[in-house]
Amino acid sequence: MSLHIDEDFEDAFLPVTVYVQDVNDHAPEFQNVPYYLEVDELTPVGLTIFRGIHAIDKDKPNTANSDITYSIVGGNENNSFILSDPIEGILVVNKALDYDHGIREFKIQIQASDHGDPISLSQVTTMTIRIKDADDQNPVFTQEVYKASVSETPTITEKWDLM
Ligand SMILES: [Ca+2]
Ligand SMILES: [Ca+2]
Ligand SMILES: [Ca+2]
Repeated sequence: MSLHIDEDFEDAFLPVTVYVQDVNDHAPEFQNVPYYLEVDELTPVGLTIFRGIHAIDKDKPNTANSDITYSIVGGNENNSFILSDPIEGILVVNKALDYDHGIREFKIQIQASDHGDPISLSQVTTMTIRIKDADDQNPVFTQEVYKASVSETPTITEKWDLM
């Protein structure tokens, strides 16, 4: 008797299949903003300086509607920085920085875009990068000091004479 009821249950509900089509109705949203960074002016080209760029997209996970690509869309003077990985949002120094003769503060525009088709949604945030001074300026000797130090240093010949 109970078996018969189960069969009726399956017959009634098995054919019903509902497909939900996700619509790309959320733009990526940056997390932990605003981004602020201090970078030593002697940081070598090619070094990763930030891995914290991150946005989330509330559309269906693991679909084009929520997959995010990052890019720099403004404020990147002299192409000083690049994203080495546009999926992970990894920021790398691309040109030598110079506190003393160069730009001391960058405000780069970073965009997060989903892959929605036909319409991709995006958000832009500003990252402030402040360049820190390092003691990299050679001391400037005056001509007089230079001459004095030369005259006080024995020449090779004089050293041999002493021995
Ligand atoms: Ca989306
Ligand atoms: Ca959606
Ligand atoms: Ca310096």
